Amino acid sequence: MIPLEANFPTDFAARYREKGYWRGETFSALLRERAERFGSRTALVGGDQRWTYADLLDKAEVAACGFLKLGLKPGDRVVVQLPNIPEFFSVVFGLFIARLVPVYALPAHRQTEIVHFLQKSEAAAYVTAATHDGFDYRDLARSIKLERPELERVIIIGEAQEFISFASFERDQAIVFEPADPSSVAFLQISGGSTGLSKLIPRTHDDYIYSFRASAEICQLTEESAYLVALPAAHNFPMSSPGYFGVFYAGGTVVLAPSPSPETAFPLIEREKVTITGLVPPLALLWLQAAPSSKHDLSSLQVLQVGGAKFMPESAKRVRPTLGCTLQQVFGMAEGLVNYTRLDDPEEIIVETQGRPISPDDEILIVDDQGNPVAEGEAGNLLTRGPYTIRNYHNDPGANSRSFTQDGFYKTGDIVKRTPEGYLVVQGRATDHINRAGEKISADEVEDHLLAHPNVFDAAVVSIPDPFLGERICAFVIPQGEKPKGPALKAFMRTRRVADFKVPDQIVFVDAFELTAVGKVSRKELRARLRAQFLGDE
Ligand code: J2J
Repeated sequence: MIPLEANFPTDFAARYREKGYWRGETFSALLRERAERFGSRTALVGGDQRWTYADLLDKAEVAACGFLKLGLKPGDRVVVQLPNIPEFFSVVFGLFIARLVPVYALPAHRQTEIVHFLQKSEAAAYVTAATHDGFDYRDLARSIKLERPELERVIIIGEAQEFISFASFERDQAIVFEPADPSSVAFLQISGGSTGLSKLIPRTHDDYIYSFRASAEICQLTEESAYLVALPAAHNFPMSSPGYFGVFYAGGTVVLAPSPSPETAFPLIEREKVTITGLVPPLALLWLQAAPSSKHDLSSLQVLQVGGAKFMPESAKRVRPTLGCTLQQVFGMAEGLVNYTRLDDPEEIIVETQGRPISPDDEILIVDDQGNPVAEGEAGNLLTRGPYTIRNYHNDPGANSRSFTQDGFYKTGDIVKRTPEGYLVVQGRATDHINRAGEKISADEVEDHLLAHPNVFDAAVVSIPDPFLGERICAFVIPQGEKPKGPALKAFMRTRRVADFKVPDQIVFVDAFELTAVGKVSRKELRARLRAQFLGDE
C-alpha cells in the first residue's frame, strides 16, 4: 500500500510546533475531552435525533469497534459517501478512533468518481447510505462491486440488504484503542480537480485541527454557537471553516440541514436558534430573495459566511440590511489556505474583499506567469505555503510536479490581488476548471466523456458567466457523422456514471475550431477563444 505522507519539511514542522500551531491534538482525543467537559450538552441535531457530546463519543466508539471487527487495520482507507445525517459523524469519528482514514466523497458522486477514489486511495471499505434524495446507493455499490470485486466491505447506513449493516455494529470491551500520531495523515479530502479526476489531499491531525481551532477563534465560536450545516458535510468549507469541527472544538451545537433551500433551512434556524452558517454564492442569493417574505424568525443568525466562489460586492452589500447579520467572506481551498474577512472589519472590506489568511505564518506570493512577484496591488497567480497547506497530493507524482514549486509553495490556480491592508481580492483563475455554484469541474474531464460519444469529433468545455450559478458549463462540440442532439449528448453524459453537476448546461455545435496559422493551439488557448467568441456573440 502506498504510504500516507504529509511531507512537511522537518524545519517547518519544528517551527509550526514551536509557535503553538501544531499542539499534538488528535480527533479522537478531542472528542473524548469534549465528551468529558460538555457531556450532556447537545453536540448534534439531525432529522429527529439529538445527540449529546456523550452520545456522540459513545456511538463513535461503537462504530470504531464495528470497523475493526470487520478486519480493518489502522491506516486502512475507507471511502465515506454520506448525506447530512447524524451517522456521518459517528462514522467519521469512529474511523478516527480506530485510526482508519476516511476518504470523503460527495453524495452527488457516482460510479466513475467512487471507483477513482477507491483505486487512488487503495481503500479497504466503502460506507454509504441506503438511499438519499431518491437515489439508491446500494445499486451504486452493486455496480461498483462488479467493477472492483476486490472491494469486500460495503457498509450501509439504513436497510443494508446483502451488504454490512452499520446498525449491527456493537461495542467490544476487549478492543483497546491506541492513540493516533498527531503528525500522521488523519483523512484524505478531495480536490476541486482542475485537470481530470479529483486528487486526494492528505491532511494531518496537527495541521487540520490548527486550521479549525484558529477559524473557530476568528469566527468567535463559543458553547452557545449553533452552526447550520447547509452544504454537503463532506465539503471542506462546512467541515473546517470553522464548520462543524470548529463548533465541536468550541463545545457548540451542530445542526444538520438535509437541504440548503430556504424552505428547509429557515425553520431550522428558527427552531434551533442557529447563530452561524456557510453558503456558496448562489444559495446566499436564494436566501436573500426569500428572507424578506419569510414568516420564520431568523434573528438568531449572527454570521452568514459566503465562500467557494466569488460573491459579488453588489450581492454582498445586501446581506446586512436583508438578513440583519454580519457577512463573512471566506476564500478557502481543501488543500489548505483559508482567508476570512473578520467580523469587526469595516463594511467596505467585508463587501469588497475575500478576506485575509488565518495564520501569521501563511506565506502568500503573488507572481506573474514567469514566477516573478508582481508589483504590490497588481493581480497575479496566488502561491501559498503554511502550517495547514499541503506539500503534496496522495499517490499522484504528476499532479505533485505541476501543483507545487520547488520550495513547496502550492500553486492555487487563482488570480488575486492584495489590498494595502493585506486582504485578497479574487480576480479570476489561471486554470481551466468551471466553478459551478462552488462545485469545481475539470474541463478536461467533461471533454473526455463527450469524446467517448461516437458522433463527437472534438469537444472543448468552457465556463460561461451565469447570473445564478456564477458559472455554467458550456461544451462546444464538433460533430462527426450524424449530428447528435444536445439533450441526447447530456443524456449520454449521464450514462457515463458521473456526478450530475458535471453534465454540461449548454451545448453549442460548431463546424470546426478556428486554428492559428501554425495550425495548432493549446487547449487552454482554444477554450479562451471559444469563450470570448461566445460572449461576444451574446
Ligand atoms: C472566489 N473563489 C473562491 C471565494 C473558494 C472554505 C471556503 C471555500 C472552500 C472551497 C474551502 C472562494 N471567492 N470566496 O475549502 O475551507 C475557489 C478558488 C479556490 C477553490 C477551492 C474552505 N472560495 N474559491 O471552495 O477546494 O478557486 O474549497 O482555489 O472546493 O474555490 O475550492 P474547494
